Amino acid sequence: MPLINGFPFIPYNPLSFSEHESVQNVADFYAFMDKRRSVRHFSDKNIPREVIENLILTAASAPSGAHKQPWTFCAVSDPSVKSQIRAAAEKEEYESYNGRMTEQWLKDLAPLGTDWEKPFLDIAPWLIVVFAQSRGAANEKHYYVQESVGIACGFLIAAIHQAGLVTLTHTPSPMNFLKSILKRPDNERPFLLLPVGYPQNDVFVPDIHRKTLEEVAVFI
Ligand code: IYR
Repeated sequence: MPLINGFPFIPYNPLSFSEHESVQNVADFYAFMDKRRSVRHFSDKNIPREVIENLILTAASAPSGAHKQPWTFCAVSDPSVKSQIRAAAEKEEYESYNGRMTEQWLKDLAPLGTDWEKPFLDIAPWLIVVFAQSRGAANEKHYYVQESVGIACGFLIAAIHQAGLVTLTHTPSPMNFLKSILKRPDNERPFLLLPVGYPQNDVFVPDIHRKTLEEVAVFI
């Protein structure tokens, strides 16, 4: 095995798809991902812990700055902790929706049907609270923390969809209460809260649309 800068390298075994398979796979994957929707109404149906473990391992397979893996995924199923989180989130959200958010912001959110009440924080069987580590546990330097944790959350959201489950990206603001309720150390700050579960029966989602390829891409 070769050494580079004195560090071992191992062979990478690429997935060997034909061009035809590649074209088909990516079209299928797009169609699959395009079915994902943020869902705000959950069933309380249980999810095995093993599923949550594999969701987290998938998220943690994301690339990160200098491979520092600057994330902690706090998986909460304890009903009393969930309800503490709900109470604290709703307190902040109430203030946000009733004064802290601008008129323009509230107008922009109107089509999504959000409000200060967050029953999904009690009802969803699991909450995954993602923490970003500004530094390592022993104060090691971390790099591109926002980007790295954002990418990991993208992997997590895709994996949740692949499991036939739903989520939404909840960012109560400010969200420091998550750090105290979940007793996280000083090098971690709350990044995103993802409730994970099955959707409520006959759930509705907003009739909103994704931008076209022409609107989101330029080819040069
Ligand atoms: N954090 C609030 C408000 C909110 C903000 C944006 I930007 C959204 O896309 C959705 C909601 C909440 O969770 O309701």
